[in-house]
Amino acid sequence: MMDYMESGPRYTPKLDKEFEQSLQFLPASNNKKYEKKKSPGKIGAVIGVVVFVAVVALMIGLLVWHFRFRKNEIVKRMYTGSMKITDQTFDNAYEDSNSSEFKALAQQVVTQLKSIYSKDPQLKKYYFGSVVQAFSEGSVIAYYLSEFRAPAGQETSLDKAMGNLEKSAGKVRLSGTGTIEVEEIVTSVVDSRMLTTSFRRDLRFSKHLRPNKVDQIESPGFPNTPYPSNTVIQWQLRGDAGQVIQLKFDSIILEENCKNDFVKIYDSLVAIEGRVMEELCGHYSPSEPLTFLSSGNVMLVTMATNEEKNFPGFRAKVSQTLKTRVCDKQLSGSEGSFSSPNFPNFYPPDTKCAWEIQVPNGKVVKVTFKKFLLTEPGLENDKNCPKDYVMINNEKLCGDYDDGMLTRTSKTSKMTVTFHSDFSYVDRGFDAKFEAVDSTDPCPDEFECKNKQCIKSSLTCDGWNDCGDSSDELNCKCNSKSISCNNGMCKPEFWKCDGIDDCGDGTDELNCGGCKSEEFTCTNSKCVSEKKRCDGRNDCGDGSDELDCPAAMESSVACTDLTYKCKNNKCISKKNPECDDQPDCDDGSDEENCDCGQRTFKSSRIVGGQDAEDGEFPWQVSLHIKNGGHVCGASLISPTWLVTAAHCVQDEGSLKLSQAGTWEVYLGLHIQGKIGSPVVKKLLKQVVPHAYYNAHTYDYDICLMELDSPVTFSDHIKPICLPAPQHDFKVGDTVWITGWGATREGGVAAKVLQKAQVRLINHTTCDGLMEGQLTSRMMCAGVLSGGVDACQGDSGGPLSSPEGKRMFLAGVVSWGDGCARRNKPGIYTTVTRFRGWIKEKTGV
Ligand code: 4AZ
Repeated sequence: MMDYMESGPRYTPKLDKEFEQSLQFLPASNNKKYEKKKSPGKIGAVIGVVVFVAVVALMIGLLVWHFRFRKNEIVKRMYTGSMKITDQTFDNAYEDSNSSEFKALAQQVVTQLKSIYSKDPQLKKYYFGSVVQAFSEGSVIAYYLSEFRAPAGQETSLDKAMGNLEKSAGKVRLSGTGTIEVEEIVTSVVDSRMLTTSFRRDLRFSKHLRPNKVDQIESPGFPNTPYPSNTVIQWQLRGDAGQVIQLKFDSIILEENCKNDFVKIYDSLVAIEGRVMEELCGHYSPSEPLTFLSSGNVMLVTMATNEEKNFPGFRAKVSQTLKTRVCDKQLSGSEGSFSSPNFPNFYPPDTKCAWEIQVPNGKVVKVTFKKFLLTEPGLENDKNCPKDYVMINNEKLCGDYDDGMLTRTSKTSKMTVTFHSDFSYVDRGFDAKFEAVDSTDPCPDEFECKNKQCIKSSLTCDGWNDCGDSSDELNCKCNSKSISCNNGMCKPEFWKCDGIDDCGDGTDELNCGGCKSEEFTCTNSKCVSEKKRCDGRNDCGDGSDELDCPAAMESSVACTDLTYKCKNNKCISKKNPECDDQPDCDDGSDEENCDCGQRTFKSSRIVGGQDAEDGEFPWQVSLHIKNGGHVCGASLISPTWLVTAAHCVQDEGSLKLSQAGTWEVYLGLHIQGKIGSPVVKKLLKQVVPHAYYNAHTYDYDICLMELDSPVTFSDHIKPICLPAPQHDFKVGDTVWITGWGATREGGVAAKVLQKAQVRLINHTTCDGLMEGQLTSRMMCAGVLSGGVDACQGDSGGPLSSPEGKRMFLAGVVSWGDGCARRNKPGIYTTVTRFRGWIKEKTGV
């Protein structure tokens, strides 16, 4: 348990001067004298008077508004700041705001601030007062809050004046009036979310960490009761001189929307925006590394909540560790690896490191980043890397790169890689490997991509983008099984005319006998004039030209096979309206039962490979034969029902897979064999395979399973959304396959739940590839870059399709011609075809 030290001082501004509120009222005008005098026959004069009165009234109104309201609109602007006092040494008494030493130095700082602000006419005019909040070492750093009160509209110019102060302070040594010497002034406007007047509670804690002792901080009530509403909380953390603060989150569960509730970490003792290290909200998986290091011996953790939804909050370990001043390293040999400080956790702010790499003479250095995560909020696309960066060969690198997609090579046997983080916003950094390569042949026996990656030569010109930058698919001579794109690429023949622009220049979709450019392609492939779309008439014959029409969105339309049917039997034309967070039916039934398809945890950029994150697919179920291990996957659709494949429950000799008693079911499972919280094991009450399942053709390969008792939903156990019968999963859409099946054909099953992205493939194209074995209950999904597929053991599991904020069960893993073979996509049971059957059997 944490032992909070006494709560720190509250902000009570000591005012330098009272703001003179210049309220001016206009004397009430005597309108009587302008009253219309009845004088029949003089219409022109009357009109003139009326116009005059109107103009005068308008002017008076404007003046009253201007002086009474506009001028009165005074806004409060708060800035937090820190300044370095260079001619003082730190005294322990400065940690106690009640000590006379604290008060004396604080008074000098306030005087100094007033004199600094008085040098700028804007700041001088609107300055209201300052209060010193804390001091820390180095020589002495003072943290303060300054308040300005200015007429509305002056905020930007105030911010600018404060910004200039920061710029000039570094250069000009400010001294004089007081007895202290000041440099390095940093200021920022206070986060407006922290200034709302609705905060009912303002809690402040401060802690001086002791050596070799791990302390704990947590939000009030954690983990048993939700954190309080409308509260701001600050934890000021200090370490001894020469130490840095380590903050390690064990658990963090906040509201998803950072506008409402958030935790913010500062590399400072007060909330200076220029010293924000990270802002956190939402849920993070407990398995995700979430540790922060400060640059100096102070850190501030703040949390603010509003009145909406409250969650368990957070718990974190806090400790001090010795500042590792140098992260510079000499590396030599033919290969090796290096990473940014604290990787895979967040690197500290204000850090510089250099790695000098030396490989054997005659060779050159090639560096490949296995992970590269250096992104600053708001600067995601800034190629100049103005904040944090890695520098190689005089080139600044920043942003996020997929594994292995960022590579650099030196010209000589030496290379220096430097890393630089500035004062604000940190990220996870990088993990890199270096190797000695031949300068004339950096990819021995392999193909060198434009991005310097090396790939197998056999992967060039095969239609699949193996390099990641498509450079392996340029300037190709296509073989007989490929389409020759106009841009020089070759694509597998079976992608021709599948409705997706695989070439990138549209050549594979030309001359497909489809509709002309000014025509609309109906769902039944008929062509009708674009002008007939949304004209209120069913021109296609299947109603698809009347779907998603702006005018019809509001009201109900005639029901067709393609329209969504509300509970009240009215139909609407919007495509996929169910659970999109917008009520579309008059009775709101399209948004009923929508607690599905959402994972709890934020997506992590750190978990690599094809392992899913713990809790990423909380509807994924593992079906075990009692005492026999994993056999098939399944999807959770309600507290008591699962969907799986019928072929998973066919008796095999003495193995009675069709009987409920044969099975045990694992929910919330991530790693096979790793049982315990949050995993829930259940038994089955009944197994309901589709009566029409055909063991030869795999037609109707779907089965329902009822649990013997309802499962309680949790962060790791949640149902997936079922699509309406009319739900449109479009060809080319990217969907997820997941399972513990074999990681290659004939290979062994995976221990950790695997995930992969595949694309939905056109039914006709797929039927051609599968030699006519598809039925209308089957759909196909594969991947353009090859080698990704479901495999043995994945059967029965979900094909999860993202739609808005949710995932929908598009298919059930069914069969395939081997696994991951090129031109042989995976085949899935089409769930939309069974929506009615599921409802009939389960009531879900
Ligand atoms: C199986 O045996 C299986 N490539 C599942 C999916 C696929 C192949 C085989 C699709 O369960």
